[in-house]
Amino acid sequence: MTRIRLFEEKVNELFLKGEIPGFVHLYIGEEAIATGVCQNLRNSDYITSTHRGHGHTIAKGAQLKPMMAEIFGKRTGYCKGKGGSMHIADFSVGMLGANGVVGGGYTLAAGAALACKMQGRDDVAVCFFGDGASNRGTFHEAVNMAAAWKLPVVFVCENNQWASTTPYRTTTAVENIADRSVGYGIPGEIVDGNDVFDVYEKAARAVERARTGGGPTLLEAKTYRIKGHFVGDPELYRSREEVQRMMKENDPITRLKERVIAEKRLSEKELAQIEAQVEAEIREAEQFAVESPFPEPHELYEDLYVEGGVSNA
Ligand SMILES: Cc1ncc(C[n+]2csc(CCOP(=O)(O)OP(=O)(O)O)c2C)c(N)n1
Repeated sequence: MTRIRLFEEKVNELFLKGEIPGFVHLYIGEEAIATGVCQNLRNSDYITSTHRGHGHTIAKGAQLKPMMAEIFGKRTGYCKGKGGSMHIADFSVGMLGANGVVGGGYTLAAGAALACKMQGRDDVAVCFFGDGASNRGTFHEAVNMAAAWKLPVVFVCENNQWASTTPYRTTTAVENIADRSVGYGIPGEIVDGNDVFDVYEKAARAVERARTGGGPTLLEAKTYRIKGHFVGDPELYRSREEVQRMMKENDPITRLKERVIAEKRLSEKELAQIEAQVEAEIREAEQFAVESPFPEPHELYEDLYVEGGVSNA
């Protein structure tokens, strides 16, 4: 969680300095969800992500250097500098990609889960998506099909109360997105998205169910979007006081630290050591990205199609 938080604080700083091109959407305040879920996954399991994907990517085990380089648009990045923040993928750790298309991950996750089932593997796929994305048609199509075919997939809704400038309740009639599971005949469960222990435990049940042939689960992690929709968002649609209160009362990292200290699992000193180690990793990632070359113009048309048949990469 600290790695995600500090990485994104650095990305925020670098974007505001004008060093990063394109758009950046931050996951700050939602780290407990990606972390709690992905701790239940193996390298060979899959995830699909969103436009707010740095947290999912780090939690699934991607490396900070090629991530930072990709965000900078450099050739050493995961997508050779052509994807940027919203399209980082690392197939070697089962991270099938962040996605600029809202709701673009449902059918990819269902497809990955179908592949696992057809190949007789007990790997699973997890699909992360937002509350706004849950109103897209692809949600209903993918969840229905996955339920009917009992595919090993876990749908994780990150309900951060906002879809860009639109509050959740103005577009969604149901109190809880998890309640929609009833319509598809699968379990639905609400998770405290700012409590990594709660996320971990409920995700563990859902992943185990998927792995052992029980089919999909819909988890809804209740959280709050602390940052603007994107870096630079003037946030005219909500008050600064509301945001500050939510962070003060419910920061997932503060809650984690307080609990591990109270339960004597880690000391303040050990927590500070973790932070220092992560800060060093991030400094190295920044330096790597800054020193890496941009792709050449002629590389623009490379890697667009798989040549010579289907790739297993
Ligand atoms: C298909 C599609 N429609 C609209 C957009 C524009 N858009 C980008 S992010 C966003 C809001 C998404 O909200 P939510 O799914 O709740 O995710 P959050 O940003 O809160 O994490 C919208 C409408 C898009 N990228 N793709």
